[in-house]
Amino acid sequence: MTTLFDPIQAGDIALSNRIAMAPLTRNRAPGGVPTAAMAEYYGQRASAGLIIAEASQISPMAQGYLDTPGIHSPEQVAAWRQVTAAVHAKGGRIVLQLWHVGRISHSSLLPGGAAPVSPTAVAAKAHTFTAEGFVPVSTPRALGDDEIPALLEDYRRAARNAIEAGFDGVEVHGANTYLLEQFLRDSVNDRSGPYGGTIENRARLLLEVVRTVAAEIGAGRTGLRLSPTTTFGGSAPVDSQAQALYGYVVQQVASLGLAYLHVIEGETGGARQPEGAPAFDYAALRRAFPGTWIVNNGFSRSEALQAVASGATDVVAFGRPFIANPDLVRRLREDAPLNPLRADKLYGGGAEGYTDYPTLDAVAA
Ligand code: 8OZ
Repeated sequence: MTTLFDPIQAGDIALSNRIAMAPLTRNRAPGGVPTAAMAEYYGQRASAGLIIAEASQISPMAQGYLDTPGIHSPEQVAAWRQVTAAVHAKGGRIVLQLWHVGRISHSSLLPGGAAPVSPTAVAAKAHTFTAEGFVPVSTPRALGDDEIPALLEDYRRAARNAIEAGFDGVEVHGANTYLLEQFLRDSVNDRSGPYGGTIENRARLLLEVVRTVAAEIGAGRTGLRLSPTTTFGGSAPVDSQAQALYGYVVQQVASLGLAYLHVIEGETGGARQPEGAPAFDYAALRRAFPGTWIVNNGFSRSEALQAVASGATDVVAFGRPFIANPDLVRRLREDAPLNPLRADKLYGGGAEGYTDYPTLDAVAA
């Protein structure tokens, strides 16, 4: 029987176990440049079968929060090398999540105080974190169809940069109501033309991004994250035909030979089956995808063991438990107690609540 602790091949990436560290925004990259503390943090967590490093903006216009890292400048590429080296030195595997926030941004974070870009000119009902604290997001402007080639070029260059920075691959962030999901959903995308209207048109940008990245660095080094039913606090209501929309996306990427598909079930960071939310058949998506499947969202140890043993998934991604437990893999294996999360230290700040969570060995010493 397959267990959570067995190795698995995800495309070109060899994982030593089926436990992934989910991408986790920590806002500890001043000016968008990764730091030595980030190398220490990820290095501490290298026993994960796969680390999916935090969402990183593909361009200056792709940023939506203060002090998130980027992967668009030579300085950022050089700084990421210390992170990938720290993980590889301990035998780990690490991919980078490629991020464009779309309308979830604030002009104070963008070049020249520009308006965020999005499929729509309608503002999200959402807040973001800036130098001034939490503020409502800015009203976006709708991207022109003629601006899409430059956007794809930003994704292509970011993917190339990630490989140059030593990452084992990338994960295209198609989830959590950011740019690609803004295009996907009819609750946000109010366009006409080739990128609006039908499911095929709304999925076009995401599929072009995935194909562009896969062509640049290899499909076997390219993963994709989706979140079919998250609304992220109401920032983007669920699509009116969610099952058909995400079914189409999965069907379209099924033949590409991607490293993996990573699906958040339910409300990101919340319930997998929120009360009153429409039912969604995640298993149907999985049946349509022949590659490695990663599931995420609040799995307990026993749920994760069961999900892998039953074949419901190949890999389970853990978020908050990985923040608080650098040696989470060992703790899951030994059924050891977990450190509690210090939730007030999630976003921004220094070593506290970041690199100072103890391992089991440190607790025993
Ligand atoms: C928490 C805070 C800010 C951003 C995501 C990148 O949800 C994020 C994010 C999470 O995908």
